[in-house]
Amino acid sequence: MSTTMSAPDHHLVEGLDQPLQVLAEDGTRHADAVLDPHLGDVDEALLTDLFVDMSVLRALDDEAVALQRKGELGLWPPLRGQEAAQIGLGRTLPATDFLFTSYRENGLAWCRGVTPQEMLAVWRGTALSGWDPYQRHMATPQVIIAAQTLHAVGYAMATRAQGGSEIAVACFGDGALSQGDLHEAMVFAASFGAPVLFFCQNNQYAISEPVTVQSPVPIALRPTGFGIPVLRVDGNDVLAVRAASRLAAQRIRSGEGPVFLEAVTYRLGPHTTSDDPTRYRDEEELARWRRRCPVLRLQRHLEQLGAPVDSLREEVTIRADAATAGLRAAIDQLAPPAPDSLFEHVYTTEDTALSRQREQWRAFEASLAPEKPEQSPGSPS
Ligand SMILES: Cc1ncc(C[n+]2csc(CCOP(=O)(O)OP(=O)(O)O)c2C)c(N)n1
Repeated sequence: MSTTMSAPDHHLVEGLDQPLQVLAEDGTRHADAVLDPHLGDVDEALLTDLFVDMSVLRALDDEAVALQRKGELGLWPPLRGQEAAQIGLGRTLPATDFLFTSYRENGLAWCRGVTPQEMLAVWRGTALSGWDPYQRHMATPQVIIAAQTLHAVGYAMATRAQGGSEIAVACFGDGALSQGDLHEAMVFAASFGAPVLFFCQNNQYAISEPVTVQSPVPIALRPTGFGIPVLRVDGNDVLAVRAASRLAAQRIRSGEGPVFLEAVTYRLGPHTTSDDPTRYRDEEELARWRRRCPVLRLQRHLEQLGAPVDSLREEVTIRADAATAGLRAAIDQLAPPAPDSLFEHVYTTEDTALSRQREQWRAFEASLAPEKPEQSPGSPS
């Protein structure tokens, strides 16, 4: 028996051999024919803003880890190392584009103005869902791997049907490439030309499973099987992510269908605060990626431009202190929810079965209340 297998279409991928990059590890800016046309607005003021944003985000993330270690949060998924990917996308797309993310995209939430209380509530266990998605143009975090990619495509198709110009962005990690949901989402998006950006932060691991084991071919080749073009960029280069996000969004908005953007990055910390990454990766690998730190890279670039980096770092300290103080203050304000609030926000209009369950719960709760001692005759009333 002979079998034939068509080769993946390499021509649909930009950056397959080397991720597209404009900022080298030492901070030097170099030319890139694909990305440069989308970086026309980059000046020192913008670079400064991106640096402050990425630095404050790192401080916020570290603070959330510290709060978890103190027992104030049940769990936290750190994003350290992925600041350029998240700020690069979050500060580039208009706030009207709708984001559908997993749990690690707190940097995108920060860009969308999500408050500390809203960001922490789920991780403290005081809410089932942190914020109003329509107010933030961002769905609340999805823990089921890749499920949000279907929501994004559905939203994008509906937006297009209603004549809107917004795009939907599905954010996920490399592990989502191993899930059926993403593949179904890509089939629909490609078949119907849905205005959706598939944004993959390839941080090299799905918990302990390295991406090299997850896929025998580079993951950037897999969307090409659905006919979806791919941009593969250095995810630790905030300018590369910015340019690629713009390029992709422009193409999608003009009606050319979905784009897959792979940001090649690395999770410097554990998968969550419950994970011990020393069990599955070595110091040498970690050291290599530490040298590619996205925040340090932009700082080096600013130094090369002669920007006042010392005063910028002072500004970062002030802004980071205010932001982390905000997280600590938010924790104190997160009161445990009333038990029967479990029944709220399940449906837009509550149905009778749910109302009945709520009444049964209330009756059960009342049955647990301590009985009042009976009064003996003659005792004062
Ligand atoms: C459908 C499903 N299967 C398994 C899990 C357990 N799980 C939680 S996180 C994770 C790894 C996800 O890795 P990746 O998609 O690369 O995202 P990252 O955590 O690296 O950002 C897995 C398998 C899950 N949440 N959902």
